[in-house]
Amino acid sequence: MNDYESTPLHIDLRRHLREHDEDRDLTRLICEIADASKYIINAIRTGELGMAGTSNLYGEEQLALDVLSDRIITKRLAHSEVVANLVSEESGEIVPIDPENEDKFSVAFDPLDGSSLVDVNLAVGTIVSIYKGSNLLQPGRNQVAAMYILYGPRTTLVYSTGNGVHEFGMNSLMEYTINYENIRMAGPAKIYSPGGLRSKYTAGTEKFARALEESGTKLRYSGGFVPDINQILIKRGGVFMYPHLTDAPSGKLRLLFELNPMAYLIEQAGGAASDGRRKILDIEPDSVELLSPVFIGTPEAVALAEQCIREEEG
Ligand code: FBP
Repeated sequence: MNDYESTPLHIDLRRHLREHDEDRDLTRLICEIADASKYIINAIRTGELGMAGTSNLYGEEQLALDVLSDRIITKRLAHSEVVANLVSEESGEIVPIDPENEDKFSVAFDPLDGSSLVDVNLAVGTIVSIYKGSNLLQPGRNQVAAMYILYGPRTTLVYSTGNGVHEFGMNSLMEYTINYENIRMAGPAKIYSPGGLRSKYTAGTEKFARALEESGTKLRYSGGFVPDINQILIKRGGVFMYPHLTDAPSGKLRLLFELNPMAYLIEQAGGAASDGRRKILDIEPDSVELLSPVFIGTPEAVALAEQCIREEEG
């Protein structure tokens, strides 16, 4: 028996949000994103795998799926009547919708993270970070909600509004119904997901990786941030890292679009998220493009990473 609180099935996402007295506009926003995912699923299953002929703000060539997923979510958010500003990892430009309205929400999202994995049939996901008001350049601790949708053998949705982390599964009617409420991480890290080239690890990260291996922690790495984090969450414990590298001191992952929402969810499940020295959620972003190293998962593992880095790198 999992240590999650199993919940009567058939509670769908909207009912779950309402039964937890969530803000009506936030409920609407989360449900709009859930609805948008149904079109992304269709695009993934049937869409072309070609390139879009464009590049994102990081200079990475965009797949047609990236651009299509970005348009699907952007359109839903723009017409939701509850959004002040939005920014997608694909465009990197803040899109004003009702930009001065502090009663609405601002959304940063990665429409299809790991999209290059689709053509090798591996799992990918949508990651969403939600703030109250118009300001998107806030520390992640100020998020009012975060969520991801994982397009794998099953489609699942995980969200938190600060009252625990909850997982939903998509049923045959394409409705999201509850699987587990209040998912909690527990015990030592059983798996670890090491991003980046090992040969580029700094001394502290190398010491941490060796300590994990010597303690029998199993390596599980798909190359998709959403499935790799989801595995750590749903299997009750583990650690993911995309560290600072000798040739990439800021690592690879984006603070606003990937790290803040996942750090919020993992902390809500009793886990921890650090850049190796400080909490991810405390980082004050000065631009939407900010990258950061990340160690995220079981608190003990994250603390060990920080200790190894302190000991070896000062
Ligand atoms: P994209 O945003 O370009 O998809 O890259 C993000 C990502 O795919 C993450 O999902 C994953 O954790 C990481 O890059 C994998 O990087 P690498 O291929 O260097 O291991």
